Amino acid sequence: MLHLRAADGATAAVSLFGAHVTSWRPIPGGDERLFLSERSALDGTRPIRGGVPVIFPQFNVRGPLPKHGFARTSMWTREATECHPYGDVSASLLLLSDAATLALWPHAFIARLTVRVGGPRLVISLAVENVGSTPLEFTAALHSYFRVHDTATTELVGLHGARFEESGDRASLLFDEHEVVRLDRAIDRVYLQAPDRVTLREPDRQLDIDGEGFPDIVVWNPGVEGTASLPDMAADEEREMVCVEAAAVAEPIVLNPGRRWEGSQTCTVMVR
Ligand code: TA6
Repeated sequence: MLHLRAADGATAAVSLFGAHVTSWRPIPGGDERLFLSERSALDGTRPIRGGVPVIFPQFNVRGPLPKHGFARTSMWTREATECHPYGDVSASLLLLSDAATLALWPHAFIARLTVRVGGPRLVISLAVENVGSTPLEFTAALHSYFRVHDTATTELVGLHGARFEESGDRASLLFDEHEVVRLDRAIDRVYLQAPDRVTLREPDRQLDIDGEGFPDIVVWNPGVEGTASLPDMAADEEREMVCVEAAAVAEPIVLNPGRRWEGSQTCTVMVR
């Protein structure tokens, strides 16, 4: 685990297993802003349930690889930590293709995850470079699980009029006609070419979520039945979480040899 602490006391924790951000507290002693299931394995035997899983090089089961690819179940290495002007701190982690990844996915790549914390902000960036001699393509996401007080009083704003497909039904293309997305029930949608910013609004606080480089946004809550079917989630935990994911899902990213792609998600707390 890497523990980051900015000059103002904001903290984040990052596991080398999956380059997985498991905790973010922008205010010392204040609210934890990421959800982590009390039943999550944290010993490397299974993906971590909560925090920010790094999904690469395949989103969900949209291809032949294990669900959500192998980045979230790989050990990454620590590359560097840095202190920035005004007190932010960041850490970068690397995943390089090796025999295990090449056996699953025949491409030479370097993936770098950078996490920066400080002030009201958490910035997570994923960069992928094709260091092989043939083009590669992938889908990816920062599958962020945000902690909320209660999904019944939480709304997601900013997707009015956006096109989405239901995750299990790629043939369905719908327009979101609602001013806000309700989160107190099962939802699993891929919003295509989504707006850069959405806002998670609770009665007493809000979180702005900005994506860059990732064209899509996935919104997921397993609902009551879905939660009961997940061995690593406890009953009622679906009320405390919502996934708002910066994603490149509908159109794979194509990288020619020597090319690099980068996408990020920036989360900023606001008091209402
Ligand atoms: O991003 C949403 C999603 O693809 C859902 O369809 C759901 O399966 C979720 O990810 C979690 O997947 P996991 O493999 O972590 O249980």
